[in-house]
Amino acid sequence: MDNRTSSDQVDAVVVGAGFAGMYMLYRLRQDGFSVCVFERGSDVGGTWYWNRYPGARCDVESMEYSFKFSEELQQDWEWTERYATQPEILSYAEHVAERFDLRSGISFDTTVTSAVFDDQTLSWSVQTMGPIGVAKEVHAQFLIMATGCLSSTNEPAFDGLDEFQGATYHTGDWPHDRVDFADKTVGVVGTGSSGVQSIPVIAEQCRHLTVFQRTPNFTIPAHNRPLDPTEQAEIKANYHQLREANEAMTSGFGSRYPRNEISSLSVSAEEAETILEQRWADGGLSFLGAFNDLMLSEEANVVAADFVRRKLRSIVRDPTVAELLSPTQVIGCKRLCVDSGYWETFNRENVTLVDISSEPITFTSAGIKVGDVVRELDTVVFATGFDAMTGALTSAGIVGRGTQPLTKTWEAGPVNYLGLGVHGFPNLFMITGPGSPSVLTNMITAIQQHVEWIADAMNHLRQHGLTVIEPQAEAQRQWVAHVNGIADFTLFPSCNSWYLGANVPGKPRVFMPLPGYPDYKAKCNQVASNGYEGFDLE
Ligand code: N01
Repeated sequence: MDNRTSSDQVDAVVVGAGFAGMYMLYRLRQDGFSVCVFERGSDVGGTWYWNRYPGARCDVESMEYSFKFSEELQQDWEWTERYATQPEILSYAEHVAERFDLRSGISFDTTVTSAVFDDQTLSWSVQTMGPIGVAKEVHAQFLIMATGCLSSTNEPAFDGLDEFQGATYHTGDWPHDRVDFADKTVGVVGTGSSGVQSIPVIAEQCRHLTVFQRTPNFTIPAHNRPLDPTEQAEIKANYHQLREANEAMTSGFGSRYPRNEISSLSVSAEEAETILEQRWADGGLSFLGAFNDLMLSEEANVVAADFVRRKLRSIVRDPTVAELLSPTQVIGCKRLCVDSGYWETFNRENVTLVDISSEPITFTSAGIKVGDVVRELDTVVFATGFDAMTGALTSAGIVGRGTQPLTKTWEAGPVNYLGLGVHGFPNLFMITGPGSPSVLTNMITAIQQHVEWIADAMNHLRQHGLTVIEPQAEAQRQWVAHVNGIADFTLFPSCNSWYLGANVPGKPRVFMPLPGYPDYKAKCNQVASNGYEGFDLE
């Protein structure tokens, strides 16, 4: 509870103390609102608090994956590598909390068990379960969900798992103590970003590693390196330029490698190869900016996809293994991975790749069974991802007007307006919710834009003597159609990705993030300057 608040009635409850919750708390305090933040972890950091698996690091460059709201902060903080490790990003989050006295406003080890809108008092009743099982209720005018897009782990119900005698870990809920893989036979299930980052590190530490792959993924080398202090000083001298460039990016792959505004089909095969070689040498997500139509045309996309498949075949020595690792989907359709020696790992003597695309794995007491073969394992790492974008929202027990649960409103997919609010749920805000660019941008850029928009909206209500803001049904309907229309214009819906909820059995298949951050930001600004059009203000 914010130490400036003496009662259980506050202006705003914020759920989550990752980067979104921390900045929301900072900003609302600046504006004189009373705030209470609840965080289920024991400290700040969100994603970077939970994802402590070996090899975890950010796939956005560290100089860009940081807050811009404080000039002193961005000048003082020194990053050590091009792509920061999880421990370094967590230290940064801890530093921000310390520097701006944020921990005093956060209740840690506290889970929000329900949040119910009261039609009479027009406020939210938020029930929490704190340390040692202490339940508490707080009332708030606003409920702000800063629960993150990739925070609710996907733990498939594998047959026989209860019988397995070995140790199991999920990359998204990794223990704080070091996991010792020495002399162990280890299995990793899942080959998305978490698998691609952890597999090379685990392979170096364990006796034998078996990778269970359902779908091969495209990955681009990170070419990580220490940050040169001169380079860092040059960026800091003009930090605002880098931040402005970030705001203009249509996707999150880094403003230092802008997208080439040409089609891969408009250049000769030799020219395309030269451009792709340069992007491969630059490394990271910016590979997708080699051409401007990679996510719009299959014909254009295959030029880049074939280039990466050739690279794969040149790296992996065993042609059968290379074939199994070779992705067949559109490149970029699933979130592109960024690696440090992923494909090279399959040249190691102690690594085996097992294809599980045609039948699910089952567990025995000794290990994992695929077909008739049981692979004996001491330890299994689940790199099976998240109930992305909606999982943390639908599991928070949110109930809106007329006792309608959010789970019911979202039965067929996460309908919303601007990815910020939901009709029937007054004064509820989501930071980087479905229907906003979120995971298709630099997350910190998207978080800052949402926090500032929400704080401005709350100030607007206060200044005009209003108490309630709620998306109109028609504005919401149009927004959902707009997001679906843009997604259908791209190649994103063409494969099974977590963007579509396809990784979670039974989840409605809806493309959740909105491509195109600058247009989205302009739309949000326009809505605000037109008196919050599309929202009912009471
Ligand atoms: O999760 P994923 P992730 N049986 O969903 C497989 C961000 N992130 O944690 O593709 C067998 O991508 C699943 O197979 P399939 C980043 O945005 C960023 O790796 O569904 N396998 C897939 O291979 C990323 O995209 C960083 O067929 C099963 C894997 O598990 C997002 O988080 C680092 C299965 C899950 O891959 C999620 O990444 C890490 C089953 N029943 C994460 N269910 C950075 O670099 C799932 N799989 C910043």
